[in-house]
Amino acid sequence: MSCTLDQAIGTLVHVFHKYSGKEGDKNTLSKQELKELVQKELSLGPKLKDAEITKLMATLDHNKDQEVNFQEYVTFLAAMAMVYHEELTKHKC
Ligand SMILES: [Ca+2]
Ligand SMILES: [Ca+2]
Repeated sequence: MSCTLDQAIGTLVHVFHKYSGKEGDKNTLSKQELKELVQKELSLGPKLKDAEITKLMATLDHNKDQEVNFQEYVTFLAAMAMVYHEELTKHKC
């Protein structure tokens, strides 16, 4: 039996590869792949407009190669974790 955090990390890696392998480079997310990942795997995804996805892509793409590699994806997850953490602490009575 694996532990909760092991499973969570495994899921994060699995989700990246589920979308990164769809087109072009198998180990990076194109804008289209990132869009699909965000829209299908995050509850806030469907609320994001195309312009916001473009902005997100620009923010994540540190090396400016128009693709999100695994390292850049991890930065995104860290940012999302911060948002979720803020929400959690905000709603605590
Ligand atoms: Ca790809
Ligand atoms: Ca990049």
